[in-house]
Amino acid sequence: MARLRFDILSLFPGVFDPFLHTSILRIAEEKQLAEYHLHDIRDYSEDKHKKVDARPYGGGPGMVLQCEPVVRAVEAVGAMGERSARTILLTPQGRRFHQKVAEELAEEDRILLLCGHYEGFDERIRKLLNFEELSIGDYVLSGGEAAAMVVVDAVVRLVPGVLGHEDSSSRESFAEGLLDYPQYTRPPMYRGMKVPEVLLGGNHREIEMWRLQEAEKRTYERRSDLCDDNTRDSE
Ligand code: 6GU
Repeated sequence: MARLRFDILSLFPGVFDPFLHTSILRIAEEKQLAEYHLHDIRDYSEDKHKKVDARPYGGGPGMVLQCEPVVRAVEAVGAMGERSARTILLTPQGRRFHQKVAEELAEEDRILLLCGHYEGFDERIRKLLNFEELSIGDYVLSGGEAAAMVVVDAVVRLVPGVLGHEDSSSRESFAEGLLDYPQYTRPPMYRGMKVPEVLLGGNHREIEMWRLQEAEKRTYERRSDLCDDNTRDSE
């Protein structure tokens, strides 16, 4: 049994496949540190045409996800694992997802992500399920699927053992809360541009100081909002 189990409920579970089975997310799965279970909400429709949505009462554009298939799906999936899940609804109306939330989620052993689509969910789904609601930023996506991928990626890479180098130490290092410093690799000269001398010298103390300076400079220039605020929970 993997350390962290994800259950993703969506109308389009097929869009997750290559993403979950490539690069870091694949490695996490191979190391049995994470596992991903996809569920098609449509499978839980009792309608003979597998309908899951309907026109909104009161009129207006688009379609609204109906209670019955969504609630049945969540209840059935919830009962699948032996652990109870932290349950999250992806919606632009949710609390903003950021690194601190990712760190918190990386401590869980089971996370259930519910992706909406169309114009949203029947409000009674919210009332009944009482999920935590997360948004990945201030823009509107046509569904929660891309947001769920963002959450899975940000969380899985924080699970201890997933990244080759042991990450908890580097997260707590000097660079926490800063943008990355510039990186260089071979060759030492490309189209007239040289790699900074300090990186070639092998003096680790100097290299660390240079990187910290560059990270601070870059953070200040590009994201001064990160400099004077290290909680970001209020946003
Ligand atoms: Cl979680 N869902 C949708 N549909 N749009 C979003 C979002 C989520 N986060 C930002 N925009």
